[in-house]
Amino acid sequence: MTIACTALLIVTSCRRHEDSAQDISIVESIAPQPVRVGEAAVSVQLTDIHGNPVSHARIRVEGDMAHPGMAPVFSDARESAPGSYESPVNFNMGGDWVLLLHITLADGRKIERQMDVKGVQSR
Ligand SMILES: [Cu+2]
Repeated sequence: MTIACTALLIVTSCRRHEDSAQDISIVESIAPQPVRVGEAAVSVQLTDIHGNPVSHARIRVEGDMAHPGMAPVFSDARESAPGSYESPVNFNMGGDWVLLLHITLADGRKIERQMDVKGVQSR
């Protein structure tokens, strides 16, 4: 199985993890580019091994910075089309961020995915 990593706006490297749902492909991206302080949109596409969209997942996005003293930011994605999920993320400070995608499939399986978002620009 290969994970396509083709979208124009992808800033993170696609990685495979040892998850409980290895038959699910995840393609994530973030817009606009370059990422600046303020609200951005994370898009996540879930497809099964046959390339069919995976609907009715719940995706919670957690945004963290590496340095101490900052609370993580959370947001919940909504499914804008079958298998396509969108979530706002409020980058409230410039610098390097890590987004953790906490994905729960409709059948209860959980997937964790990390997106590195480096160099968020201050206004
Ligand atoms: Cu910070």
